Amino acid sequence: SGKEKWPRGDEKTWKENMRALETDVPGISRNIVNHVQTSLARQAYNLDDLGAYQAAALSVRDNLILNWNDTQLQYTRKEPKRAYYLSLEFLMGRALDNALLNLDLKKQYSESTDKLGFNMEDLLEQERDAALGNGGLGRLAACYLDSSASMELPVWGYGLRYKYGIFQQLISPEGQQLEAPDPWLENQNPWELPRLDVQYDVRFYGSADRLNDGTPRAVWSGGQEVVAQAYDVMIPGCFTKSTNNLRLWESKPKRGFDLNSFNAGDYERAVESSNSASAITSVLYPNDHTTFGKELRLKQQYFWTAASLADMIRRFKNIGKPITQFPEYVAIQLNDTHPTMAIPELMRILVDEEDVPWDTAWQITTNTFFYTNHTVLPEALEKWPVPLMQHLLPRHLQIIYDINMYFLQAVEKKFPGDRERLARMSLIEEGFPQQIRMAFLACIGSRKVNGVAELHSELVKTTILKDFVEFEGAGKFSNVTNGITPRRWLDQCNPELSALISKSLNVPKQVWLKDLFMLKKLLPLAEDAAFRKEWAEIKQRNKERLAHHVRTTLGLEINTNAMFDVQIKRLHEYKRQSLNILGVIHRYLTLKDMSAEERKKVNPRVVFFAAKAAPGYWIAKLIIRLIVNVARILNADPETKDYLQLYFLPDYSVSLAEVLIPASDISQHISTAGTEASGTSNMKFCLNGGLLLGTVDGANIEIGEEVGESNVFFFGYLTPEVEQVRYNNIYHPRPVEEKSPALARVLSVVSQGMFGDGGIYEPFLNTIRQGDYYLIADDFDSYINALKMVDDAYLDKEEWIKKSIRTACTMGKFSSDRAIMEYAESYWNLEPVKIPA
Ligand code: T68
Repeated sequence: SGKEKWPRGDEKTWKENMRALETDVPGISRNIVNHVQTSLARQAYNLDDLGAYQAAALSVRDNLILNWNDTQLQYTRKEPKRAYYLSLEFLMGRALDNALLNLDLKKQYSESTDKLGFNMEDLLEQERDAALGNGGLGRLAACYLDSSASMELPVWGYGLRYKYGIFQQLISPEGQQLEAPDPWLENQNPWELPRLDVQYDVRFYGSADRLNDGTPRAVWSGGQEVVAQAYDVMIPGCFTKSTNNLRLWESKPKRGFDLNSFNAGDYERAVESSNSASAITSVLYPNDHTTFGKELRLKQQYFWTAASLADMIRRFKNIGKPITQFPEYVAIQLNDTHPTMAIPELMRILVDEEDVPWDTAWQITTNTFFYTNHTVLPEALEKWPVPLMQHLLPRHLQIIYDINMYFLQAVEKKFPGDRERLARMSLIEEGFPQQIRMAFLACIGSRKVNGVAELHSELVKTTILKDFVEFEGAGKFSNVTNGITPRRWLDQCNPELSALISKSLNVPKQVWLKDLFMLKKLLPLAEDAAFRKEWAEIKQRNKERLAHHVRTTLGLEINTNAMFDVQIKRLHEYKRQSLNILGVIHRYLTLKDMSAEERKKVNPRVVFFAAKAAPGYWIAKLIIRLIVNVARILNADPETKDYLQLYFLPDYSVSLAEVLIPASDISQHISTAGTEASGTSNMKFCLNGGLLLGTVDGANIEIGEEVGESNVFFFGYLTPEVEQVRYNNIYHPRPVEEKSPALARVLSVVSQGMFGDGGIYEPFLNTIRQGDYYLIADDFDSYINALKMVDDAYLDKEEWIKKSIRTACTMGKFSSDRAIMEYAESYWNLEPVKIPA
């Protein structure tokens, strides 16, 4: 009959006692109080905000688990093709508000906590960010999980459960960045479920012996074994039962300590070995865009890919299909090259453990993986020293050599005698030591390769992977422009704007939040004065909310009548916070030159920065120091402080972004053309009605196409020109005085000590005076001119609001729902799975 037999016990007893979702206020209150009493072992009279938050979170988690169970059961029954998003970073931020909004239970929970004597907004503030990522790459992974669940796609994320996320940033009185650990798990994490039954052993070191029995097989033995233990984080879809999984691995020593050392009587070594096992998932590496070749980092990468693949293969084997059908049931997206070791690892499993012939194994592998590239900056391309790989993963090195040998044979066949091409394309870069080029391995091991915005995908094809396009054909290379989830980046961070949109569209948010192109229907309202008034009032209240946040956290008073100008992102020379701060100084000097009367005509501006620098990136830290010290002078200058204020907000995070983004009038995305692969905060600002000031780079270009050139402010050299300018800066250098007298003046006041000891900034100033790799001097005048256009545009308030409305309402393309559907349809061949009620 197709009806499944009840597995054990009395079906009626089971069914009568199975819990349903708690969705009404009494049920929610019952569940919260139950968690206070039992899970927390506390009571009404000793409950603080933190406890109340935890109880509320646990009760929400109960609902998520029930949906999760139904979702996973349906996946098991339907056996759909699944996709796995492998990312070393998931920058999730806070979970409670997001879960309440996606479950559509926010109102009920607020009412319930009210009755229990707690304010929901205060409880939300108790949660620590889950900050398991550096920046854009990690946040993109989080947005994609939200969209996968919301689009009802069977997608799981796999990552690492770092004990310490991205460091907490402190700023010393001198303006120096200091790093403190981020012990985010200290107060227990109500959002994760330890899966003690899901564990895998992962081997390191040891030796690899080829069998030489006519097969390509080898035996890898000895070395160190570490246990990977699963923790599951539920990912709720928006207004759907679909609840996906983010599985994070924690490393643990096997059997608590190394038994071999223990037996040998070396107790200290045994303890040391167990230390080193748990060190693997201890901390997130805080470097974006540089590689260090650290053994522990490679250990993290292999540990995570090996555990994840073992888990996927176990799940695949449960459906009882031959291994050759693996790619029909599994697609794996590699988020940058960090998970590239999954390619030789899958080969090892297929060849050594499953006894699959090499060619078949390679076919399975190259039909399973998909690779996303996030940068073309040479210093960010991962390479691993051959001796390190030999030591840590000897069998994988053999496999990489074999892959390389067959690959180069094929290249030689297509381009006979082209030795230079072979050297360029080899997976092994010659040198001392030799290094493995991970981007090349990811490319040849994948079915498709994509960049993250149109321009970037073109650059991938014409620069770092040019030879591979010539060899494999352009069909393998394409583009998926990044997206952002409108749930967190509009509905959650800007509830008033979300409500205005629902009201004006006359549709519930349930509908338009999942079909963001609907915002276009609001375009005519840009001409409606009443609508513009509401729109502007919301922006103003968001500015006041930010000012309130800064007052309560930093004790600073912000002029909310000024234009809010925001640049928030990792601190990097290519992102050119330097251009911004030098522009601020230029503005300050200009104000100082003016008479008091003239100043009164100036459009007041508040400039915000927030940015973490990699701990070892000292030029970046110097730029932070300059910003902080310029802020100190500007904000204390009675002549100018009404017209120009500057703030560096420490410890940038997802939660801080949620307050900053809705408050911005203009935001800056001013990377040297051709360096920012996409950018995603540009999309977030625009979706919240902030205008964009930027270079013709990354996704700025596509944003410009959507909103129309009259609604954005572009400046600077274009990508095709940059190479020539750089060449000239080296071989035909011109002094800054000649390129931009305005900038020369700025550099000289810095150097002369207007912002404290000028000498300390010399190394930074010299990067501009000599070489100027990022074209600061070349773009400066064009930048100042763009800032002036922004000022002029802002003077016409009504026109500015129109631009703001037009900007937000043309952001449909940048929903991560669109992006994830492109991956599902054009890459993974995945279908949505409906979860029955
Ligand atoms: C960013 N990359 C891109 N990398 O810079 C940005 N790197 O343009 C793009 O929008 C975003 O990815 C999403 O595609 C990163 O954020 C890293 O964080 C990183 C971390 C470790 C190693 C290398």
